[in-house]
Amino acid sequence: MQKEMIVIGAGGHAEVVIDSIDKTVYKIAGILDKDDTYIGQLVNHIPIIGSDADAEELYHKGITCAVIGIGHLGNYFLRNTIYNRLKHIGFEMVNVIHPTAIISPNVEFGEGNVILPRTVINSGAKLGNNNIINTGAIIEHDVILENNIHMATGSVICGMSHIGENTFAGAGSTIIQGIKIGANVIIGAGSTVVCNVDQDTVTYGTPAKVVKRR
Ligand code: JB2
Repeated sequence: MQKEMIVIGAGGHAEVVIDSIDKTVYKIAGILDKDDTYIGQLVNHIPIIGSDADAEELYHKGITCAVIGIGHLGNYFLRNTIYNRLKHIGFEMVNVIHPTAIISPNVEFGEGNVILPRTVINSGAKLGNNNIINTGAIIEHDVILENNIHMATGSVICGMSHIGENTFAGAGSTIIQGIKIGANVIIGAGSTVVCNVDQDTVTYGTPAKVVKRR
Protein backbone atom coordinates (compact mmCIF):
# COMPACT_ATOMS: atom_id res chain seq x y z
CA MET A 1 0.00 0.00 0.00
CA GLN A 2 1.24 3.48 -0.85
CA LYS A 3 2.13 5.86 1.98
CA GLU A 4 0.40 9.24 1.88
CA MET A 5 2.63 12.29 1.57
CA ILE A 6 2.47 16.08 1.49
CA VAL A 7 4.80 18.33 -0.48
CA ILE A 8 5.75 21.72 1.01
CA GLY A 9 5.92 24.62 -1.46
CA ALA A 10 4.27 25.13 -4.83
CA GLY A 11 6.96 26.73 -6.98
CA GLY A 12 9.46 25.58 -9.59
CA HIS A 13 11.47 23.43 -7.21
CA ALA A 14 8.32 21.61 -6.04
CA GLU A 15 7.58 20.72 -9.68
CA VAL A 16 10.92 18.93 -9.99
CA VAL A 17 10.54 17.25 -6.60
CA ILE A 18 7.03 16.00 -7.50
CA ASP A 19 8.37 14.50 -10.73
CA SER A 20 11.09 12.72 -8.72
CA ILE A 21 8.81 11.05 -6.16
CA ASP A 22 8.31 7.30 -6.60
CA LYS A 23 4.52 7.12 -7.09
CA THR A 24 4.51 3.35 -6.56
CA VAL A 25 5.60 3.95 -2.96
CA TYR A 26 4.01 7.32 -2.16
CA LYS A 27 0.61 8.83 -2.93
CA ILE A 28 0.85 12.63 -2.92
CA ALA A 29 -2.19 13.84 -0.98
CA GLY A 30 -1.50 17.49 -1.81
CA ILE A 31 0.71 20.54 -1.50
CA LEU A 32 0.96 22.99 1.38
CA ASP A 33 1.81 26.52 0.28
CA LYS A 34 2.82 29.64 2.23
CA ASP A 35 -0.85 30.66 2.65
CA ASP A 36 -4.32 29.73 1.36
CA THR A 37 -4.33 32.04 -1.69
CA TYR A 38 -3.91 29.32 -4.32
CA ILE A 39 -5.88 26.47 -2.73
CA GLY A 40 -7.34 24.27 -5.47
CA GLN A 41 -4.70 25.16 -8.07
CA LEU A 42 -2.66 22.30 -9.49
CA VAL A 43 1.12 21.90 -9.66
CA ASN A 44 2.03 18.98 -11.93
CA HIS A 45 -1.53 17.66 -11.42
CA ILE A 46 -1.24 17.81 -7.61
CA PRO A 47 -3.66 20.18 -5.80
CA ILE A 48 -2.64 22.85 -3.30
CA ILE A 49 -4.69 21.80 -0.26
CA GLY A 50 -3.67 24.30 2.40
CA SER A 51 -0.83 25.99 4.23
CA ASP A 52 1.68 24.97 6.90
CA ALA A 53 -1.01 25.63 9.52
CA ASP A 54 -2.85 22.53 8.24
CA ALA A 55 0.09 20.14 8.57
CA GLU A 56 -0.70 18.85 12.04
CA GLU A 57 -4.34 18.07 11.21
CA LEU A 58 -3.29 16.23 8.04
CA TYR A 59 -0.78 14.20 10.04
CA HIS A 60 -3.52 13.12 12.45
CA LYS A 61 -5.66 12.11 9.46
CA GLY A 62 -2.94 9.60 8.48
CA ILE A 63 -0.84 11.58 6.00
CA THR A 64 2.40 10.90 7.80
CA CYS A 65 5.12 11.47 5.17
CA ALA A 66 6.45 14.81 3.93
CA VAL A 67 9.04 16.30 1.63
CA ILE A 68 10.14 19.93 1.37
CA GLY A 69 9.74 21.19 -2.18
CA ILE A 70 11.11 24.68 -1.52
CA GLY A 71 14.53 25.58 -2.89
CA HIS A 72 13.98 29.21 -1.92
CA LEU A 73 17.26 30.78 -2.83
CA GLY A 74 16.53 33.93 -0.82
CA ASN A 75 16.32 32.34 2.64
CA TYR A 76 18.54 29.37 3.41
CA PHE A 77 17.15 28.89 6.90
CA LEU A 78 13.48 28.58 5.90
CA ARG A 79 13.84 24.95 4.82
CA ASN A 80 15.45 24.12 8.15
CA THR A 81 12.69 25.83 10.13
CA ILE A 82 9.98 23.96 8.21
CA TYR A 83 11.87 20.67 8.50
CA ASN A 84 12.11 21.00 12.30
CA ARG A 85 8.42 21.92 12.58
CA LEU A 86 7.32 18.88 10.56
CA LYS A 87 9.64 16.55 12.51
CA HIS A 88 8.19 17.93 15.74
CA ILE A 89 4.67 17.06 14.54
CA GLY A 90 5.91 13.52 13.82
CA PHE A 91 6.19 13.44 10.01
CA GLU A 92 8.50 10.93 8.35
CA MET A 93 10.78 13.12 6.22
CA VAL A 94 11.26 11.06 3.08
CA ASN A 95 14.41 10.78 0.98
CA VAL A 96 13.22 11.48 -2.56
CA ILE A 97 15.53 9.97 -5.18
CA HIS A 98 14.89 10.42 -8.91
CA PRO A 99 15.24 7.11 -10.81
CA THR A 100 18.06 8.51 -12.96
CA ALA A 101 20.26 9.33 -9.95
CA ILE A 102 23.35 7.10 -9.75
CA ILE A 103 24.09 6.37 -6.11
CA SER A 104 26.74 3.99 -4.84
CA PRO A 105 25.43 1.29 -2.48
CA ASN A 106 28.11 2.57 -0.08
CA VAL A 107 26.49 5.93 0.62
CA GLU A 108 24.93 6.84 3.98
CA PHE A 109 21.83 9.03 4.13
CA GLY A 110 19.94 10.75 6.88
CA GLU A 111 16.40 11.74 5.95
CA GLY A 112 14.53 14.39 4.02
CA ASN A 113 17.13 14.55 1.26
CA VAL A 114 16.05 15.39 -2.28
CA ILE A 115 18.22 13.80 -4.98
CA LEU A 116 17.17 15.12 -8.38
CA PRO A 117 17.65 13.86 -11.98
CA ARG A 118 21.04 12.73 -13.28
CA THR A 119 22.94 13.27 -10.08
CA VAL A 120 25.88 11.07 -9.07
CA ILE A 121 26.82 10.24 -5.47
CA ASN A 122 29.90 8.06 -5.22
CA SER A 123 31.17 5.54 -2.71
CA GLY A 124 31.79 6.54 0.88
CA ALA A 125 29.79 9.80 0.73
CA LYS A 126 27.74 10.64 3.83
CA LEU A 127 24.70 12.92 3.71
CA GLY A 128 22.93 14.26 6.77
CA ASN A 129 19.33 15.51 6.62
CA ASN A 130 17.30 17.88 4.44
CA ASN A 131 19.87 18.38 1.69
CA ILE A 132 19.11 19.19 -1.96
CA ILE A 133 21.30 17.52 -4.57
CA ASN A 134 19.95 19.38 -7.56
CA THR A 135 19.83 18.23 -11.17
CA GLY A 136 23.16 16.98 -12.51
CA ALA A 137 25.18 17.65 -9.34
CA ILE A 138 28.09 15.30 -8.58
CA ILE A 139 29.09 14.29 -5.05
CA GLU A 140 32.39 12.43 -5.27
CA HIS A 141 33.76 9.66 -3.07
CA ASP A 142 34.01 10.14 0.71
CA VAL A 143 32.46 13.61 0.69
CA ILE A 144 30.64 14.59 3.88
CA LEU A 145 27.58 16.81 3.60
CA GLU A 146 26.11 17.92 6.91
CA ASN A 147 22.47 19.15 7.00
CA ASN A 148 20.30 21.61 5.06
CA ILE A 149 22.81 22.02 2.23
CA HIS A 150 21.86 22.90 -1.33
CA MET A 151 24.15 21.68 -4.10
CA ALA A 152 22.66 23.57 -7.04
CA THR A 153 22.30 22.36 -10.61
CA GLY A 154 25.52 20.97 -12.08
CA SER A 155 27.70 21.67 -9.06
CA VAL A 156 30.59 19.29 -8.31
CA ILE A 157 32.25 18.34 -5.01
CA CYS A 158 35.44 16.36 -5.49
CA GLY A 159 36.58 13.55 -3.19
CA MET A 160 36.89 13.83 0.59
CA SER A 161 35.63 17.39 0.87
CA HIS A 162 33.43 18.34 3.82
CA ILE A 163 30.53 20.80 3.57
CA GLY A 164 29.09 22.49 6.67
CA GLU A 165 25.38 22.92 7.37
CA ASN A 166 23.17 25.47 5.58
CA THR A 167 25.75 25.98 2.86
CA PHE A 168 24.69 26.74 -0.71
CA ALA A 169 26.91 25.83 -3.68
CA GLY A 170 25.68 27.71 -6.76
CA ALA A 171 24.97 26.27 -10.20
CA GLY A 172 28.05 24.91 -11.94
CA SER A 173 30.38 25.57 -9.01
CA THR A 174 33.27 23.18 -8.32
CA ILE A 175 34.88 22.37 -4.99
CA ILE A 176 38.17 20.54 -5.49
CA GLN A 177 39.21 17.53 -3.43
CA GLY A 178 39.89 17.60 0.29
CA ILE A 179 38.38 21.05 0.94
CA LYS A 180 36.57 22.02 4.14
CA ILE A 181 33.69 24.47 3.73
CA GLY A 182 32.21 25.92 6.93
CA ALA A 183 28.55 26.35 7.85
CA ASN A 184 26.31 29.03 6.30
CA VAL A 185 28.55 29.64 3.28
CA ILE A 186 27.32 30.85 -0.12
CA ILE A 187 29.46 29.79 -3.09
CA GLY A 188 28.68 31.80 -6.21
CA ALA A 189 27.53 30.10 -9.40
CA GLY A 190 30.43 28.94 -11.54
CA SER A 191 33.04 29.45 -8.81
CA THR A 192 36.00 27.11 -8.31
CA VAL A 193 36.85 26.60 -4.65
CA VAL A 194 40.50 25.57 -4.15
CA CYS A 195 41.03 26.55 -0.47
CA ASN A 196 39.13 25.92 2.76
CA VAL A 197 36.32 28.44 3.35
CA ASP A 198 35.40 29.92 6.76
CA GLN A 199 31.84 29.68 8.03
CA ASP A 200 29.37 32.57 7.49
CA THR A 201 30.99 33.87 4.32
CA VAL A 202 30.13 34.53 0.70
CA THR A 203 32.77 33.36 -1.76
CA TYR A 204 32.93 33.89 -5.53
CA GLY A 205 35.19 33.46 -8.53
CA THR A 206 37.93 31.23 -9.92
CA PRO A 207 39.82 30.69 -7.76
CA ALA A 208 37.05 31.56 -5.28
CA LYS A 209 37.73 34.38 -2.81
CA VAL A 210 35.70 35.47 0.20
CA VAL A 211 33.88 38.69 -0.75
CA LYS A 212 31.92 39.27 2.46
CA ARG A 213 30.88 37.94 5.85
CA ARG A 214 27.25 37.06 6.50
O1 JB2 B 1 6.91 29.14 4.67
C1 JB2 B 1 6.50 28.61 3.63
C2 JB2 B 1 6.79 29.10 2.34
N1 JB2 B 1 7.51 30.17 1.89
C3 JB2 B 1 7.43 30.14 0.55
N2 JB2 B 1 5.71 27.49 3.68
C4 JB2 B 1 5.22 26.86 2.56
N3 JB2 B 1 4.45 25.77 2.70
N4 JB2 B 1 5.47 27.32 1.33
C5 JB2 B 1 6.25 28.43 1.23
N5 JB2 B 1 6.66 29.10 0.16
C6 JB2 B 1 6.28 28.72 -1.21
O2 JB2 B 1 7.43 28.15 -1.85
C7 JB2 B 1 5.86 29.86 -2.11
O3 JB2 B 1 4.52 30.25 -1.86
C8 JB2 B 1 6.04 29.21 -3.49
O4 JB2 B 1 4.96 28.36 -3.80
C9 JB2 B 1 7.30 28.35 -3.26
C10 JB2 B 1 8.57 29.03 -3.76
O5 JB2 B 1 8.49 29.03 -5.16
P1 JB2 B 1 9.58 29.70 -6.09
O6 JB2 B 1 9.26 29.28 -7.49
O7 JB2 B 1 9.67 31.14 -5.75
O8 JB2 B 1 10.97 29.10 -5.63
P2 JB2 B 1 11.41 27.59 -5.48
O9 JB2 B 1 11.94 27.49 -4.11
O10 JB2 B 1 10.35 26.65 -5.89
O11 JB2 B 1 12.58 27.45 -6.53
C11 JB2 B 1 13.75 28.25 -6.42
O12 JB2 B 1 14.83 27.43 -6.04
C12 JB2 B 1 15.10 26.37 -6.98
C13 JB2 B 1 16.23 25.56 -6.42
C14 JB2 B 1 13.96 28.87 -7.79
O13 JB2 B 1 15.02 29.81 -7.69
C15 JB2 B 1 14.27 27.81 -8.83
O14 JB2 B 1 14.58 28.42 -10.07
C16 JB2 B 1 15.43 26.95 -8.34
N6 JB2 B 1 15.66 25.87 -9.29
